[in-house]
Amino acid sequence: MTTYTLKQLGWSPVFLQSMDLETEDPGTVARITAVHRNRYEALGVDGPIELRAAPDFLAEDDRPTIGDFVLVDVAQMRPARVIARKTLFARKTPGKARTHQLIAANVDTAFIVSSCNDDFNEARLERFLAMVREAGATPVIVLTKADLTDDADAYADRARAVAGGALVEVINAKDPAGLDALRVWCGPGQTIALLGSSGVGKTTVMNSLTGGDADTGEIREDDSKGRHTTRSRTITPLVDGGWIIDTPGIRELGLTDTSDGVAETFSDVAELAAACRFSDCAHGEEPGCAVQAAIAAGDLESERLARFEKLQREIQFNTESLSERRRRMKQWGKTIKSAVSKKRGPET
Ligand SMILES: Nc1nc2c(ncn2[C@@H]2O[C@H](COP(=O)(O)OP(=O)(O)OP(=O)(O)O)[C@@H](O)[C@H]2O)c(=O)[nH]1
Ligand SMILES: [Mg+2]
Repeated sequence: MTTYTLKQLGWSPVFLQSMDLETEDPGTVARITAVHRNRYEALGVDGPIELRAAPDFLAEDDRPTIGDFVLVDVAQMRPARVIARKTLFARKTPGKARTHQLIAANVDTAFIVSSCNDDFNEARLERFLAMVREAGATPVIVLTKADLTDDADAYADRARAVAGGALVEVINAKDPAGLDALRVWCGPGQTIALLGSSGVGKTTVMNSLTGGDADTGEIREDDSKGRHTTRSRTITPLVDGGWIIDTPGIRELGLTDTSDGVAETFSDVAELAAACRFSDCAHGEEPGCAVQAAIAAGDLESERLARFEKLQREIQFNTESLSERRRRMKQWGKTIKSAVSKKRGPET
């Protein structure tokens, strides 16, 4: 059995800042490696452990997700609490529910994977970029299946046009020898996450970086028909000492509270908007609109402006309802606390 030191697990002194070292023992820290319905798998300094589910009343954000460091309640063998995260990826729960789901925590670098075929979609890249930037992680756009097309450069140009400075790497994911541009992110203690829709080659990239043989899908004519091969999130050690999180394909990434990430991803539009004559310019018919002038001059695509405005509306809609929900959860937490303390009677 391989054991890892906390440092090898990706721990850094930053995490100590949120710990009370008088009462909390770093020796009971473990990293969550899998989330199941009623239990967690984790790696502690003595090896793999299994933890019981967190208490039901915890808010979604307080529940462990993959990549989290938790303090273990050793008597109960369950997570006592999640240690403040360096980064956190979350998305809106698909469908009508106004809730969000955690995707992964403490990721340093996200490989946003798309392939050089019909899967490629600027709007989807922008969404992933916004989520990753909001979290404070570094996005890298990885374009796979370059070996199956003569147009890889054209896809790379389209990706760079929306990347806002993120690196764009064009690869054949099946060729481990051609992945040095990705390996630079994979050093000791680093955590990488693979994000993207189904069939784009996330697991293939992981296998090429780890030497592993996790299941990959069949070659398909059309990736957009996404049948999910990877069914759950996994975290796997990398050859150079880091960790890589593979995720099931995400086709629709609904954004929640990511307005800073969106602003950063569309900083070109924001800079133009700052030059509009009116500070509350809606970039429609107003005179002196620098955004419309840039579109007329061919410096900005009208589609990009439309996508930016769509994301802004979506975030506003989703965050309003989320904050209402947070208030309710807080109130609920207080109700539980006061019920518990009434039951226990006054402290002696
Ligand atoms: N030729 C070629 N095939 C690739 C490349 N990347 C992935 N594939 C193939 O594409 C198929 C799907 O790859 P996966 O790695 O399973 O895709 P995934 O993103 O993990 O898909 P899900 O697990 O469903 O989310 C497999 O047959 C891979 O061998 C590539 O760069 N070149
Ligand atoms: Mg997969």
